[in-house]
Amino acid sequence: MLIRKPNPIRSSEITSKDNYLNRREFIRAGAASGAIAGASLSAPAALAAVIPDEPLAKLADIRKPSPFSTDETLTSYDDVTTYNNFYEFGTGKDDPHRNARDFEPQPWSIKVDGHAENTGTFHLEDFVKPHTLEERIYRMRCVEAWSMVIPWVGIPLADVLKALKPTSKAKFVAFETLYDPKRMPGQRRRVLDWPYREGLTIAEAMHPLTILAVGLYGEVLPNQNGAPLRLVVPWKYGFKGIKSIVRIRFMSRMPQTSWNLSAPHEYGFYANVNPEVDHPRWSQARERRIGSGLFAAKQPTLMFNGYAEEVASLYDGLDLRRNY
Ligand SMILES: Nc1nc2c(c(=O)[nH]1)N[C@H]1C(S)=C(S)[C@@H](COP(=O)(O)O)O[C@H]1N2
Ligand SMILES: [Mo]
Repeated sequence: MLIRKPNPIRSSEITSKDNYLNRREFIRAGAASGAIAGASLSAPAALAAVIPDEPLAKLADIRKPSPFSTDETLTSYDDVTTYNNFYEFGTGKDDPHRNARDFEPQPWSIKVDGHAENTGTFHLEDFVKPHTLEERIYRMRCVEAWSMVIPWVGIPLADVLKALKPTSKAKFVAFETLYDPKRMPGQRRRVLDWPYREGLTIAEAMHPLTILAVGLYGEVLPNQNGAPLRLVVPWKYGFKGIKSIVRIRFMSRMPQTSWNLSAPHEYGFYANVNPEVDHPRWSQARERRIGSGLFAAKQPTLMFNGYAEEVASLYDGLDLRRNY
């Protein structure tokens, strides 16, 4: 009754990159010997729980390193899953992991509407299954000036969107989180105008760095990290990475987004990580890497969170000294 969701390795064991890599070796060995189906300890088995009948070949892909991955030290599993922003489960950093424990992210469906040929309501499995799961180790920079390095498992958003066949009218993609105050107790208070909403330009959404994550650390996405499906856009502030998505809408105009609606002078639509543009209430020049220790110095924040080479050309017309 407590945790029905697979947590194949005790979180306390997953505290370093070495451990994680060793575990991947273990998984690889398991797959090679054909022992995977019965090995409830394996990450692929955990993913199979959310994506039934996932063929082994596909799961093998999550062990393929991506050229987009950073080799920086991973933030520990404990920190990634206990220090969270997910206001639907409370505004404190340790609220989500406590209050989302009993959240049931299955079954799950996603409504697709707007300017696309393939609109309708899709089961999560049908949405994810046709695409290849990949591991992407990305920096995540929160607008609050802290950061993490997270090994996501997901699919390129572009793969999903292409399958939905947006029309030429689709210039933006809007996303919505589940609205269900019975299951998401934080929604009983109007700290935000629920449901949480986010959006991207179609070019940002189609960029190969942009993914829909279904897992992290080789296992199914924990509830507090946005189960069962969340957006990850590594060159933008973390709030763009909307969790527990139930709706994707292709739009001709720029969609409204939650943090921009709530404080327009503080949070823009683009929200690209930019060390040169301060938040009205604090500097964005440096960031605290979670897990680096109480006395560790803050590290410099990089333009586009270090992904400038990949994405800067998307913003050729924009004045980067302004806060969008
Ligand atoms: N639905 C929803 N998505 C959300 C948030 C939220 O409160 N609700 N918080 C955002 C913020 S501010 C950040 S920094 C990241 C945090 O993701 P993590 O908890 O998985 O590290 O999720 C983003 N996505
Ligand atoms: Mo954030």
